[in-house]
Amino acid sequence: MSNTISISPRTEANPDNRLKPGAVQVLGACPHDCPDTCSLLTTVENGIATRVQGNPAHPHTGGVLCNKVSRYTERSYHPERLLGPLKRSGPKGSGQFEPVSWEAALADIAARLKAIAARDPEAIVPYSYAGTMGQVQGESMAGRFFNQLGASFLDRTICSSAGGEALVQTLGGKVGMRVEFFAESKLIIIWGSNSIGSNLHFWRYAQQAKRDGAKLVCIDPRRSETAEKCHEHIALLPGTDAALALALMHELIIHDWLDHDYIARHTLGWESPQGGLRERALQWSPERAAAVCGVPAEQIRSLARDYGECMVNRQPAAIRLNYGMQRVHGGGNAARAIACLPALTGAWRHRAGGVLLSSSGLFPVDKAALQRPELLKGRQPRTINMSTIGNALLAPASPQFGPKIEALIVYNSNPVAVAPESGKVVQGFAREDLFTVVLEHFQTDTADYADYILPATTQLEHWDVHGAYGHTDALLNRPAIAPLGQAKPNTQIFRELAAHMGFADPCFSDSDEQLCRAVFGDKVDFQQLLDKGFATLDLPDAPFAEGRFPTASGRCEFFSARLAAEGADGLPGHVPNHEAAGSSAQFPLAMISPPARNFLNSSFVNVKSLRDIEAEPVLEIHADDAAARGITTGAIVKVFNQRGEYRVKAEVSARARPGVVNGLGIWWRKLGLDGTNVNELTSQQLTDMGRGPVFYDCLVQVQREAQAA
Ligand SMILES: Nc1nc2c(c(=O)[nH]1)N[C@H]1C(S)=C(S)[C@@H](COP(=O)(O)OP(=O)(O)OC[C@H]3O[C@@H](n4cnc5c(=O)[nH]c(N)nc54)[C@H](O)[C@@H]3O)O[C@H]1N2
Ligand SMILES: Nc1nc2c(c(=O)[nH]1)N[C@H]1C(S)=C(S)[C@@H](COP(=O)(O)OP(=O)(O)OC[C@H]3O[C@@H](n4cnc5c(=O)[nH]c(N)nc54)[C@H](O)[C@@H]3O)O[C@H]1N2
Ligand code: SF4
Ligand SMILES: [Mo]
Repeated sequence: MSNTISISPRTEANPDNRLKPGAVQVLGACPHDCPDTCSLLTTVENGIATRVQGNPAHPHTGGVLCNKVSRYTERSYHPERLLGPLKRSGPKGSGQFEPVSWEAALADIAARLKAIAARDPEAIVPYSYAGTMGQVQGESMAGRFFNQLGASFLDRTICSSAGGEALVQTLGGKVGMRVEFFAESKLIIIWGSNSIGSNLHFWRYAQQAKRDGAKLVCIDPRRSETAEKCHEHIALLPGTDAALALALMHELIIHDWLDHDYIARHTLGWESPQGGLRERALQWSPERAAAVCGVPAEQIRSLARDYGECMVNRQPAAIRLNYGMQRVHGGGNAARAIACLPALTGAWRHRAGGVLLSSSGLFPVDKAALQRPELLKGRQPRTINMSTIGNALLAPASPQFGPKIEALIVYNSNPVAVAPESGKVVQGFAREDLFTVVLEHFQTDTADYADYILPATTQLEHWDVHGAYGHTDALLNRPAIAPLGQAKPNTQIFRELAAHMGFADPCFSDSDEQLCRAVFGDKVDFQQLLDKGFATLDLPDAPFAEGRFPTASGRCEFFSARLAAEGADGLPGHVPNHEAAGSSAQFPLAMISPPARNFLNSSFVNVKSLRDIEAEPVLEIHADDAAARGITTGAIVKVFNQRGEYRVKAEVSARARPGVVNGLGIWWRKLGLDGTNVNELTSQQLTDMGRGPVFYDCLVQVQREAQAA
């Protein structure tokens, strides 16, 4: 495969695209954990990437990138890029390392892992998430490596497992509306998402709909950049979305804004002798929900009217649900309740109606071909939940837990910064008897605790194939430049480690090209990926216009027999937060920690031009809560609870509602004000479904410290 394609220096679509003689443009895909999965065009001059732009030929990207990835060359050529393997030379966590050769590093790592595996391979744990969303640099060769080893499985729950499980139980999979048709909707409810910050290319479609007369409503405790640009903003308390959804249903029933035909033919559990969703919803008057959500009942009535009238007038109503609302105890139930709404009004009948949380389940990824589960040879290792890695690292061996964790191999993730209850996470990573290897671009907070840091390539330097979770196009990423320094793709690092372990299966010799082709097999035209950089999945416009949900019953399951069989509530209900607003006198404020716009989780925090925009870690606080504590904008405040504390700059702001503070994330601890970040405060409690983290279910107190200079 040739790495570059030639594009004429000036094209219709992109008249500003003047290339110098000898320059080429290479088609790629944005690797980041973002619903948009943009198609990238990287300009390369004399082997150096000089510019990363959005591909104008890719409709979802539309030639536009976010501010972050527009700086991708700044990130890739960052003076602090890791360019060679490093071995720890100081105490654990000191961040002191010395250079070592690849050969010496891999030989020593293999020897250490072999010794542990000889006792019990489950004492070895992989830790990875979506630093790259690439199927190849994600869990392909790495998956094979850990399967052959018989290492513990990792339950990858840190982001989306509550909402994901909710979709599976309700709609039958991570499926939903096609994002481009939001442009034709007449009512768009943006629920638990700051689209402008985290889903920019969806916002383009929403803007198009707005210009054509659509009403936009945002449901979010924070008055985000998106909320302030919508017609309505419902600033509910964190973790109360299910109550709101049930009250909307109540109003739909009372006013008979229901599509009885759709309900009868394509849903399960509306009415039943034991009580169905109808009866459940009738218990949630707008007044009852208003008291739980902390919003006026009239606001709930008004939203129900908008949603119901769309049905009456046969206009499409669409819900852009996002993961922000499911990082609380009842996140799964809330996502289930919301996912039921379009079936009540038959919104699915229209291609611009329905709900979209994630489209990832539509991609025919051949996981078995990538990860080769047969290498397990019948072994069934235990599973470690990544969201409770703090507790897991501190757990002694026991019959329930299994062996103590002795080795951790981290790639595509920065757990010391992003996992909840950092105090425990740091204590775990600091264990002298833990052997830690980190594959990274930078010396992150996690890399500081490594025994070995191995330099990985960025998206500009390796091959990959991507699905998406916010649209329905598959993408190919070609390397634009040679690996910097001695960096190697994750695949190559695991290949070489496998060789040092003596793993003989021929699958460990597969090339990245073979892995790229294996991702979708013959289900996506690979030649089209090579030629255009993307390929649109062949899907119906309105997936559930005629029902045919991919559930066991083929219906939208208001009632889930599977959940009921597990002893859970078969119907969606309101599950209060573990730490509900107002339930503690000591910690009276609810804290949410949504992403800062110029960072992507903890990625880009070390890119100076982006960090300069964010300036320093900020806590948004409402004027009433600030006044009660003598806090003014610019004051350095201590935010604390029973788990820990951190320092931030206060911003008295209308973005915060009374009773809720917004601690924008996710800073690198060492770049914060006092070597900590917001996850000092978050807990390791889990969601009702999917074993996910509850980052936005967290009570705190805030105290003024000193006035900033
Ligand atoms: N710029 C930027 N983009 C990103 C990311 C990033 O860090 N930065 N992260 C990426 C990742 S990993 C993901 S998973 C995706 C999706 O990520 P999401 O988590 O959906 O990201 P946001 O759009 O910020 O949505 C969070 C929103 O939910 C709100 N929220 C918090 N609690 C509640 C609640 O209980 N109910 C409701 N209704 N809303 C609540 C927050 O105030 C915030 O505005 O975005 C991706 N895109
Ligand atoms: N308080 C709070 N905590 C949160 C959240 C929140 O909203 N609030 N959001 C949560 C969510 S939604 C998520 S998804 C998680 C995200 O957590 P993570 O998945 O850990 O995401 P990042 O912090 O971006 O870290 C990814 C790391 O992978 C590295 N990386 C990127 N590409 C490659 C590669 O090709 N090879 C290797 N070896 N490394 C690579 C990057 O340099 C980066 O350091 O954080 C969660 N934590
Ligand atoms: S982070 Fe998201 S919006 Fe930005 S370039 Fe990547 S896919 Fe596009
Ligand atoms: Mo995420």
